[in-house]
Amino acid sequence: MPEKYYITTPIYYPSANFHIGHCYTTIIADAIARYKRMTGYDVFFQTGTDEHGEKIEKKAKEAGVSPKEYVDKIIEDAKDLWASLGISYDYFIRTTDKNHEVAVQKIFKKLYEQGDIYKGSYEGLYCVPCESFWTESQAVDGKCPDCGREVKMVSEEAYFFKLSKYQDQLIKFYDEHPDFILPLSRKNEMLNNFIKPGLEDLCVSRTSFKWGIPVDFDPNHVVYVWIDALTNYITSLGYPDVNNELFKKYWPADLHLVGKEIVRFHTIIWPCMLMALDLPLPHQVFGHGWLKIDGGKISKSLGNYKDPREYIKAYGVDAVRYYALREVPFGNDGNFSEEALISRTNADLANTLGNLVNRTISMAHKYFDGVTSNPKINEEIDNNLISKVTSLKEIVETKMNELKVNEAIDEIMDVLRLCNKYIDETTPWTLAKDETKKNRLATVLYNLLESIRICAILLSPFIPDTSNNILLELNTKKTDYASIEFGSLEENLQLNEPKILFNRIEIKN
Ligand code: ME8
Repeated sequence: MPEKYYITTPIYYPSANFHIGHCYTTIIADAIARYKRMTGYDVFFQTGTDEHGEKIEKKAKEAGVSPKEYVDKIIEDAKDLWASLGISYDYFIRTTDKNHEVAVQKIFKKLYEQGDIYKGSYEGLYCVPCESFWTESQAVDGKCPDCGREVKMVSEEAYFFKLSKYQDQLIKFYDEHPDFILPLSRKNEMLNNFIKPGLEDLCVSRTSFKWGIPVDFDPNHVVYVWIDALTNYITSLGYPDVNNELFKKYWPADLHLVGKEIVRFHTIIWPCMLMALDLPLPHQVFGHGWLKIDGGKISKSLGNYKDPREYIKAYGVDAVRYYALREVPFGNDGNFSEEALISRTNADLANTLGNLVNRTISMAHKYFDGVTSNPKINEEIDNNLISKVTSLKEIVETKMNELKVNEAIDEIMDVLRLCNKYIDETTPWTLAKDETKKNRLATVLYNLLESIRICAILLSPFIPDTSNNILLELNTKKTDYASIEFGSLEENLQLNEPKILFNRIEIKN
């Protein structure tokens, strides 16, 4: 039986249409999911939407529709966006799904009955756009530490989850699982800023708005944010039915991929909730950095962004995917700009990859009517290329296991750059002038075509359409991961005509 791999994105708030920041997480999760599938894992890749809360209630009111009508429209748009980006999710969870709502009520009741949730009253600072509570000490000059906007003092009867009870168990878990939080700097931040100063119990219900899952034994209350949102990762698998096949097979999650601002919820609140439910904890939470625009956060509430489909329309889906995956070292913040997207596409996809494929297949047509052969007239210069291509699969595997996605891609690009250099050094057009060099020429072209085939397979999780187009041009049957072995490309293969994979984009001033 193949090993399972359960990967999730956050469930996003459908308070407005999604922007390139949401695409960023989702594209990376998709690339990892595709990579794992290609390498033989039984993958469950989940994304979805977090639909309740005061902010959405307000937005719907402003729009003159019911909250459900409001979110339905955005979810339709989100699914269209994910389709246009080739996101291969296995399940899309909505927190308004009936089975999720019922499961959340059961979880809430269970935690209440076993004494992990109790009734009290809440007084605190609340940021409406971020739907976050802050203590006096967390607020910065009386403003939200995340978005910098005004917070308001609220006081109401509420249920609380006993986070404090799990503090020691959580620290022990961190100690025993050094890779639980990545990058490492975020783990230290959690320990030093939140856990060591002492965990405060968490407000888990509200009475001041209605758009949420009612607490069934106290219907004045709706379940507040994190018990509703975080549990999506298990309710989708059938929890609380622990005998559900999906739950048995996929839980615990292997990777929760999240933005750095919600690492705290995923590495403190979520593990404590799971401990209270007596369930195994996820293997890993990776908190990536933010894509910024002009140094500031791209944000739905600031409205400083374009519809990502405009970039797809202008430059193609793989240009957008590639940029998201390659541009920013995974884990760090990075700036998003259309100019950088264009330069990246031109440099890597049009010049390095597109050009290489085009000139190689064109030469194969020109000199051999597009038919492959490998007479193996090898020279010293071939060794470097062949050994680099041969070790590439393993190098990419190591990088992907460390979630260094941008580095994995760059390793493949390095090999493609080496192929271009190999053409410049072997000068096939000179070999073509000498009839006695015909077999050497065929060998050179075979080495190039074979390197391209292997790189195309390895690129498929990242730029699936382009990878597919290249393999179609090669007309090869050797397209799966297992066929990555130098020399597997068929001889006597009739190559298809080359097509332009990426046009160079002119930068408009
Ligand atoms: O936080 N750069 O939803 P949300 C990179 N519903 N990633 C970004 C980004 C940016 N500029 N902007 C958004 C929520 N993201 C909760 C999550 S999970 C149980 C509940 C991505 O709509 C990133 O993954 O505010 C971030 O964590 C997430 O979108 C926040 O989405």
